[in-house]
Amino acid sequence: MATSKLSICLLFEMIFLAFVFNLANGHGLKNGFYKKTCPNAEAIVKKTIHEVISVAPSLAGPLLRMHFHDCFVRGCDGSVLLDSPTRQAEKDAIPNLTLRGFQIIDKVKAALEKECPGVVSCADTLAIIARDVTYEVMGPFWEVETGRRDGKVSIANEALINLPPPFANISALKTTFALKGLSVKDLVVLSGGHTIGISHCSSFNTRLYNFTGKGDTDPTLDPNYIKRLKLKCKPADQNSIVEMDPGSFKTFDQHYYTLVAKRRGLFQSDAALLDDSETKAYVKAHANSHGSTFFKDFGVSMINMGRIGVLTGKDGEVRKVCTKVNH
Ligand code: HEM
Ligand SMILES: *[C@@H]1O[C@H](CO)[C@@H](O)[C@H](O)[C@H]1NC(C)=O
Ligand SMILES: *[C@@H]1O[C@H](CO)[C@@H](O)[C@H](O)[C@H]1NC(C)=O
Ligand SMILES: CC(=O)N[C@H]1CO[C@H](CO)[C@@H](O)[C@@H]1O
Repeated sequence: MATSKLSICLLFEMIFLAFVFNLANGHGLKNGFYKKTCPNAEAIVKKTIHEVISVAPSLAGPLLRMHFHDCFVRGCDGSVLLDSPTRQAEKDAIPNLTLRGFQIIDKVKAALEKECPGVVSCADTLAIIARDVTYEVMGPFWEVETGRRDGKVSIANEALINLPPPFANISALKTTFALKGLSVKDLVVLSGGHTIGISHCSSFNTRLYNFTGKGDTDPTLDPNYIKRLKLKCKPADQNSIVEMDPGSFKTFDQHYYTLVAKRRGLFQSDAALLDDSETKAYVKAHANSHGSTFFKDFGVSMINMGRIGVLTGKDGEVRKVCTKVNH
């Protein structure tokens, strides 16, 4: 009783704090921040990303995901990119073991440094890349707000605490997003990012083999789909990968919602979107492509996500190399 009262108090306090932070979220960002200081910045990112994705379309997924991971841990401050000599940075934490594409960020940043040294932050570079990879794989285009500065701190444990795990239920997901100042709509819209990319079997294997520790399967996952997934993922399989939106994993489309509505969302966090009336209504409404507002919504929610806990003005720094703080 006492504990549940305490946790309710804590929840309200967290929501209050999220609200206060939300007022600060995005403060100091604007469209075209580099218009005068580096007019070609966005064109340079676009060109480099076009070259990369036309050769390696499978990098679109990890590069979109990277901005999400950056924003949810210490705000969108590029801290996900920092290396730690002792392997204690965010990128060393378990969820980040599956992040790829760091070398592409370095490539884009090097091109930016060549044109305008020390001007464009790594955090902004990530935000623009996330938009450009989405657009490259037939997704929507949105204006990216810029003016973020880079943080100097990256702590592995913070990634574990702040990133929702694939087994998160709907209340945990809603709380995690609320703590970042994001709405329930942002949650269901941004989850649509799972229309592209791949997952390791380890991220959902318990749903296939040992859901409650009794050798059972997840009853919320389509049994026919379980059969198909088991062909790809053996028990305790750490290395194999599957497409998250089979058949169109290289195309940004609304098909993610078709899958979730058919109980074929890969993670429990995808399936959980059917456990809340608002997220469920969105999934159902977008399960067929007719009159879908998903593309427009995705741009809006990505802008909201890009505002989380940003450093602007004189805070932080503009790193020269994204993996290292300046001296
Ligand atoms: C709602 C909570 C979320 C959870 C629990 C979650 C979890 C995951 C997990 C476990 C993977 C697979 C990692 C692996 O095994 O390789 C993944 C992949 C991915 N996620 Fe999420 N995610 C969430 C939200 C998001 C958001 C907001 C975005 C971006 C808008 C996003 C974009 C992606 C993409 C593009 C991939 C594929 C990465 C690749 O191809 O390597 N996710 N996510
Ligand atoms: C959802 O997950 C949270 C955190 O793991 C847990 O405390 C809570 O009991 C779960 N809620 C439901 C309804 O299962
Ligand atoms: C299933 O989970 C239970 C409880 O965590 C564990 O004791 C058992 O070894 C697991 N079985 C398999 C096949 O992994
Ligand atoms: C600790 C660890 O293995 N970190 C990895 C995180 O992901 C990058 C990119 O794949 C790897 O290079 C790191 O080794």
